[in-house]
Amino acid sequence: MKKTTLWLVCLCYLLTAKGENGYDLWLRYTRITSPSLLTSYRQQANSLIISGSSATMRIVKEELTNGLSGLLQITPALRNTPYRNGTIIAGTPASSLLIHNANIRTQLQQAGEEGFVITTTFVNQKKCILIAGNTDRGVLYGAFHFLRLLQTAQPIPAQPLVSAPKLRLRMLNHWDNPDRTVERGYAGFSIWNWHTLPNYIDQRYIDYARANASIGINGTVITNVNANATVLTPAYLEKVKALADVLRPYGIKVFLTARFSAPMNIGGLKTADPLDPGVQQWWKEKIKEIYSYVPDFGGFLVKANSEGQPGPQDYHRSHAEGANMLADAIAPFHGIIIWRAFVYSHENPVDRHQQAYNDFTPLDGQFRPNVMVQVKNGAIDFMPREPFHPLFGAMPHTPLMMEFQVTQEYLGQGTHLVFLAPLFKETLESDTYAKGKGSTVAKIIDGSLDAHSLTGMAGVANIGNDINWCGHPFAQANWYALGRLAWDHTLSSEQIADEWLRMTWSDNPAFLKTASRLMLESRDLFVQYANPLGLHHIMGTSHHYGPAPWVNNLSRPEWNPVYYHKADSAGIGFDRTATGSNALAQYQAAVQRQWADVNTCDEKYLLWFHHVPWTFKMKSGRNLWEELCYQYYTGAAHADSLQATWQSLQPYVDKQRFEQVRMLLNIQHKEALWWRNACVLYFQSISHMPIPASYEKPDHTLEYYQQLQFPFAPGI
Ligand code: GCW
Repeated sequence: MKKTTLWLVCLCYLLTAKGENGYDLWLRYTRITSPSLLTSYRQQANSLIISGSSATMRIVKEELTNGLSGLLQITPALRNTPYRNGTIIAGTPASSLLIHNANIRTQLQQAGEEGFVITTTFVNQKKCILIAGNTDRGVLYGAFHFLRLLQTAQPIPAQPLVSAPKLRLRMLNHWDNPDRTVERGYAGFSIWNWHTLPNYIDQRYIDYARANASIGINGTVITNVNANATVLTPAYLEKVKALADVLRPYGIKVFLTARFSAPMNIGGLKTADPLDPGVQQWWKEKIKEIYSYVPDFGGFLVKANSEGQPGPQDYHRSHAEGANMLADAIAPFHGIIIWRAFVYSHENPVDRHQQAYNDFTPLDGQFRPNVMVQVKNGAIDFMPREPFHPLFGAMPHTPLMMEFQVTQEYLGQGTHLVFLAPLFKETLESDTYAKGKGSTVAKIIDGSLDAHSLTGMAGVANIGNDINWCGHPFAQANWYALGRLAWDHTLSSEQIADEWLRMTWSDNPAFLKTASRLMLESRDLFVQYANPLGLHHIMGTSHHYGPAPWVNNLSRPEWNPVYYHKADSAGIGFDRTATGSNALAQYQAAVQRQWADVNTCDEKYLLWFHHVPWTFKMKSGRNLWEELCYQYYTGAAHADSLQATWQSLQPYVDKQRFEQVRMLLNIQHKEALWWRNACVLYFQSISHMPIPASYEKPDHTLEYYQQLQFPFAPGI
């Protein structure tokens, strides 16, 4: 090693030796590493004029002060007049005369209610930076964006940079229960400490709000969709109010889940029939009561008639009748109802893929204007790879909200490094052909295709009380990605990964090159060693951890993995074409053409749409059985190589997080082998074809994998 290189490695080591626990997320605000950039930023941004005295503007001041103190290692002077170069002026046209008089009127118009303008301008011959919005919330988003520019080594814009969110509601959905367990949570217990609320305000609530505001999230559903009506009782509404008060100045509205049977559970009524006047009156009063605690309450998210949740169909009423009853009660307060389309029923023998479409498309046009229907990205359930949900493009008269899963229920849970932006983007960029070519899912949810103004995206949160919030240090990137894409779905996965890595880890080019590749390949890799070629829903029962493609004894047919892979002596896969369930018919003709023919169907969806003979010739020249083995073995080998890749990044990463990721990648490799061995052995027991001789033999028998038990696995 050359002397200078050795020196640099030692220096890196010294800088990184101190451990970081990950609590600061992407808001670490560590000193800018490039000396020239540091000097230039210090010249351009060294003092602050903050206009306005609202709680939000106080946060702007605090965040800019902390951010600049950390990034530039200077304490920015607070001023009233810009008598020197490098003054940041933050405010709205109403609060700041300078901004009012600045030549950014058109840009401010484009920024709308929540957007912002950042630019450089001269005030009395002094070069200043404007961070302007039409509302204090806009200024706050602008302040965070300004800090992000510095954190990611971007130039400070000389010309106006305008940014406005493409979606109105940018939300997290917490599946958090009152006892602090988190359904499908892998990062500890719920951050909401209901027991000590309302009088004890955990610093976490504030830091949660900061993190969300920094990526533009403006709404949070704090309770599980598998809902408990207790949260609607006065004692709990006090607690909800306390949380709402913390989140409000950060631009975040609180939403709750409404258990449809609440009038019976806590109201003493005999029915929850949405057409019953007593029930309607009960909800009106309850909603009025909620608004007396939380005047800007966002509304309800409802899971009804799905997986045992009560709903309007219990009274032979439709989803629209149920949603509209709540919508009418909340309309006077300008709240909204988000009604989930994740419905399927075991009494219904139709392919589960088709059930939501069948239930909801006849209701298009029947929902009140303040109702949104929230649709999961795919028709089954957040699988590692799913074609887009056929409801996108099929309900033009209803605003559809996207539901992504940020928590990694089916994507390695707490132990696998899987960056989800590529999954989110794959869905958003899918073409539904609803109004001809270019009718992407993104254009449906942003309202541009069907002229809706109520628009939104939600992510099922991956947040818990683990010290680093998300368990796996790289899982934070998925929270980050959800927020960034909800703000602007045109951002690329590459850009999001690059931003997050620079802010959360290091801006060293060698680190960035390798770490971003690790992230960007990770989702395809998980698919390869767990659910290749369109396989889906072959995970363990209830906890959903690890492989169990053999399960065939659960009470509902569509809960069993065998229902989804349909492996038999002839072949494997779910025929969803005209010769099978014909779920494919729910897509537009142009989409059907992409997937209908087994010979031309994209192989990543092959077994999703086709039952394919084991000897079927694949594009690689291998037969299907060999290809399946190839995918599992190649994926597991790649998972192994991640450990060496990570090792090469040691010089750039602090000790604590380096070790965490090192150990987790080791578990990930073991679990990739587990997926490979269990699936290959099981499918072999059906195909009766040999595992190609060049591959090592699984280290256990199929029976061994079948008898593994995971009592107390998290997230159930
Ligand atoms: O993915 C499934 C989960 C359930 C969840 C359900 C839903 C909240 O396994 O835990 O329940 O989806 O989205 O309603």
